[in-house]
Amino acid sequence: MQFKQEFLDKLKNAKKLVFFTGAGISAESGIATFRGKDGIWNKMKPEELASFDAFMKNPDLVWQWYQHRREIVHNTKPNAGHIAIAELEKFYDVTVVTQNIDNLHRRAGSTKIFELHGNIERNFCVDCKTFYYLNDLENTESVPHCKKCGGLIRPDVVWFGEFLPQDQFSGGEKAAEWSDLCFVVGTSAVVYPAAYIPMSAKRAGAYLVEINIEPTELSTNTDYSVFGKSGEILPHILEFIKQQK
Ligand code: BV8
Ligand code: ZN
Repeated sequence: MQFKQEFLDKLKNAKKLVFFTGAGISAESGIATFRGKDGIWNKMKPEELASFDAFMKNPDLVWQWYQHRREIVHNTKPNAGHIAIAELEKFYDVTVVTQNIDNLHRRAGSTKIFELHGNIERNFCVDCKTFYYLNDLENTESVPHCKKCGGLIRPDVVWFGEFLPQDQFSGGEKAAEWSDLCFVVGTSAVVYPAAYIPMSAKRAGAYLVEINIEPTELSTNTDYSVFGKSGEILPHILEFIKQQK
């Protein structure tokens, strides 16, 4: 795989890399994206399931949808793209800023991760905010209730209309602004405020590299767009670095 010389030179002299990732990086692990041709939002509108109102209107339906997605996540594993990002930590200061809730970056071995939209493995009580992991809960067929106060337990993910966790957003934004190269991998860059982050990285002087199978809203603003599957491109970038070091 050939890369632009300007990009390779930047990579050779860089110290800090940020990987801003979306559902596309997990596609090769078998997890459906949101807006692609087989995207999950094609079957139903996000507001119908990924919102607090939807949950309060029909907690069992929303809980079971997340249980179904957890099932999928538990039966997949990180792919070569996730693993290459984790391995690059041997050569650079690497930060992952992900919109994904699938926990695959952590399972691949990445150690510095900002989760902008939460994590499907964590849950909390809507009333007293107590956290629960799945194995803390019995019978999770229907929506579980808090052991402390009886409140409804929900997935710890950011729904539409909800604020992102401030520490994750500002931590991820700062890392991107301080990066030498900010990679934008597998995202349609249409969900805000997360999608502001790559542009603030570019404004702060980062070299903005997009990796996607097709052009996106961001493509006209990047310094370099590499079209192809992230699970193939990222290992090639790792290979190049291994030969340099
Ligand atoms: C909020 C968790 C403040 C749940 C998700 C401006 C400012 C602020 C808000 C807004 C704004 N404009 C609009 C809004 C509202 C809204 C929004 O952005 N709507 C969009 C749809 C227009 N934002 C919000 O509501 C946010 N909250 O703003 O709070 C506030 C509060 C009150 C009132 C007002 C404002 C919360 C947004 C978070 C929602 N939660 N997920 C769950 O997952 O169930 S969003 C969901 O979209 C996922 O997190 C996902 O990560 C994210 C982005 O999608 P992508 O990851 O990009 O996935 P997608 O399928 O779109 O694209 C995949 C890409 O991969 C494609 O480009 C494809 O080509 C590529 N690809 C595929 N295969 C591969 C590949 N690339 C490489 N290799 C491959 N093999
Ligand atoms: Zn409670």
